[in-house]
Amino acid sequence: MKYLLSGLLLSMLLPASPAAAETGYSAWLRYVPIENQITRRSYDGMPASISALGNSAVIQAAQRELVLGVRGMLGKTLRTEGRPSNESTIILGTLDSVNQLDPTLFFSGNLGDDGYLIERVTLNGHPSILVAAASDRGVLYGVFALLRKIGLGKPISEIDERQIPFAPIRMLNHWDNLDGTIERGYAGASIFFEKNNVVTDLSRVRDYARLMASVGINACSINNVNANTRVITTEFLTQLVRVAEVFRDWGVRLFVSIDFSSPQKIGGLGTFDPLDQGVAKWWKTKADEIYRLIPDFGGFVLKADSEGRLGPSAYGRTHADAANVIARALKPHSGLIFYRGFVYDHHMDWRNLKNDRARAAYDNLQSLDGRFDDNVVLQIKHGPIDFQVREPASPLFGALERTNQAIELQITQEYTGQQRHLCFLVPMWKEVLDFDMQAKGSGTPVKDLVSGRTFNHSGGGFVAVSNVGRDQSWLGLLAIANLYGFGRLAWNPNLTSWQIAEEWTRMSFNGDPRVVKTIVQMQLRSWPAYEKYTGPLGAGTLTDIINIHYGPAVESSERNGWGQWHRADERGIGMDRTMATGTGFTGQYRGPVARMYESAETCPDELLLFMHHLPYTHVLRSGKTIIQHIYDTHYEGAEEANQLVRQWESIKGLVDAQRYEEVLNRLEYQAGHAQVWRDAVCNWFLRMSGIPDLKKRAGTFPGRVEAESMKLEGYQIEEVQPWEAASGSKAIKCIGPGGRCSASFPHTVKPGRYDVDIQYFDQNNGASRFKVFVSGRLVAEWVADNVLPTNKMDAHSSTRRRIRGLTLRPRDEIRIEGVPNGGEGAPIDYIEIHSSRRR
Ligand code: GCW
Repeated sequence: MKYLLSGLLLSMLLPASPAAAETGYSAWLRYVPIENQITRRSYDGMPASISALGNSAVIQAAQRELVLGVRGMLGKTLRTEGRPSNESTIILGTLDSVNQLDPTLFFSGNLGDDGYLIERVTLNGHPSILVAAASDRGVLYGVFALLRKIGLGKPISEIDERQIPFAPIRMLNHWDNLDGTIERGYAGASIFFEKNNVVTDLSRVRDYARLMASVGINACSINNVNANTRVITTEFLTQLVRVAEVFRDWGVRLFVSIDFSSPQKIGGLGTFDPLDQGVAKWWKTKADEIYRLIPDFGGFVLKADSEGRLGPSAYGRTHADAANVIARALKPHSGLIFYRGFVYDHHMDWRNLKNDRARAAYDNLQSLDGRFDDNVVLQIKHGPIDFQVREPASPLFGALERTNQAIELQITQEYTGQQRHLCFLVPMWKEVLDFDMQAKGSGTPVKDLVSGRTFNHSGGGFVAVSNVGRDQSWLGLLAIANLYGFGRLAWNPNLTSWQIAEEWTRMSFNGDPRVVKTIVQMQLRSWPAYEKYTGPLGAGTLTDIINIHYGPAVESSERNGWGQWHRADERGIGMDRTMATGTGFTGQYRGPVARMYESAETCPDELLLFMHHLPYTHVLRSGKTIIQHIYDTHYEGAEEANQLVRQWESIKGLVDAQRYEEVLNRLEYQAGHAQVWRDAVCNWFLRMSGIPDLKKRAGTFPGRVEAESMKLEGYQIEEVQPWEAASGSKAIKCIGPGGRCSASFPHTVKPGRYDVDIQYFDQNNGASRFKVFVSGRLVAEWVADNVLPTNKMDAHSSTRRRIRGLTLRPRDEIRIEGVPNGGEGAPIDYIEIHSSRRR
């Protein structure tokens, strides 16, 4: 009795099932109990065992996953049997093995390499569930699909389905450097490499491979396309073997990015000329060596003649020569080479109005159509520039008839807010994938061209740059929806954005209708909002182009060779890419598409400034002038970013507290930074055009007190660069003795409750401390320790701290105290005070 009691006591003290901390690590594979009792009960009669036909690593992974998922979601522990005994069972196996088991179950249709079927069948008189596919990998995908159905609350009567993926290539790229850093990675260090080696503990890589498999991704390149030659040295290959093993269990083929000069740099040859016999032999020997170690190695990704990378131009050879010499080495092993279409000259003369980076992919590669071997895949970025918030589909998609191609998308949010801003990219990707290139008359959307449907190729598909990192949530708690979305679209680009967002939300959070509706809407509104407060009408980026690609810096794209010009001046904005008077880019599209873009009358507004240089007074279809559109959208977009915060707050208590708080912090940060964008862009265009905002917002900031106009103790006034990055182009920086400064001013308006925004700069070279006092009373304090990508006062570091609902009386003194740290001088831009009622 005594023991029983203490046991009982213990179980009362411990939570019944300790909820795992919700860090986002499990992403959409949380397998939490299904709450809907009707759904749950529909599985009461589900078989109690699994019969796996075959014991490959992939089949075993599928079996383990099924046990895990069913236990988590339905609370049943499935037994695992070798072969079916005399009972209901879930059969996992290839079509061949199912046929051997029971020819009446034989499915004669085509499931392709990776397709699957889920069917309720009768085996030896017992109701059973069949998950079958042509390959083990297909069986794994079938299991994940079955678990997804359960997770989405489908009853057992609705689980039957047959699916074939849209294209064979469904691949992720990573830009991880061997030292563990990630080029354009925004979620921590590499999961693959550290200190110039493959990581010792590969458990994270294993978990990542499982995430990939769960959405049907079957290939992954793990190192930066700006490749280190060392990656295919004999010494490093033995390390890659370990990654390949981990991937193999989940049906993912390992690829690596290579340096085209490898035969010379690591092979010791005098040349890397692709037409040199010795070079061809070197690649062959290298491929043979790799395949001896990794028999299912996928192949290579190659960035050549781009952004300083060496390529065939060094010897006057073509990209086909370069791709084919490597393709021929891989061919006997069924390996592929992804040759990147991102080839351009980054030293172009900006003064020449006929120069145009957007032309580069087509100009460099279109004439080589038909000259690439069949295991070459041309990997083409979705737009002609570089992952901007709005671009037309690359004309190259419609211009290749005899070349395998894959579209390259970007999950890592390089130009779309670097994961600190919510920007769900599936709707943007779908616009490109659904765009009709009119490559063979109408009805040739990009998805059909890249999958090979239009011109009957077999080897195309979908690639995305993922750049997950070691952060617990891989990419960010909401940002990871882009990874899920890419996988789902690569499997089936006909899914709608809503469907994808809904699936992701239900599995990543829960099925409460308020949660689903709110998060789905937030996701779907996020890209349009981001576009509004950053880049207008397809003009191209207004961010700092030279380096960071994050906050606003309107002129940084101009007067340099990078070619991301928007050509905004006193009179107008946009690149003239027409055939009539511009760069001729529009002529790279097929007839009807070219004609649509060529005329400002027919060019869609959202791409108008991509194709045309127009005066600010040009009237859009909406009836607004371009300049008024710029003002309006920037104010609307910033307001929509504020709305995101409020939408999220409306589901407080309906999602777990840990993720709620983390997401809230990020959204609040985003709303503040959206305002930085709004002000910088509006101020810049106002000054440049001299045309006022009809709604009198741009340039006037009610409730704003510039820091430089406050009473300063220790703080000094400094100019900020670029000027539009700070309100009034100045800010204050603490250089006072004792490392403590203050700025104060009297509050003069009527008594009431106010929200007080402090705009400061949170650099990455220090963690300054701030305190805010109202007539001597401390009302807020914080440390500026966010990790933003700059060590300067600029638009990347400009950050808003909002103190809500503060009671203020006239003549209250508002004082901010700043304590610098490291290289960061507790810098402040301004304070803005608004009545709380307004919000
Ligand atoms: O957008 C640019 C990025 C580079 C990247 C390059 C590419 C890996 O700014 O960081 O290099 O594209 O796609 O090769």
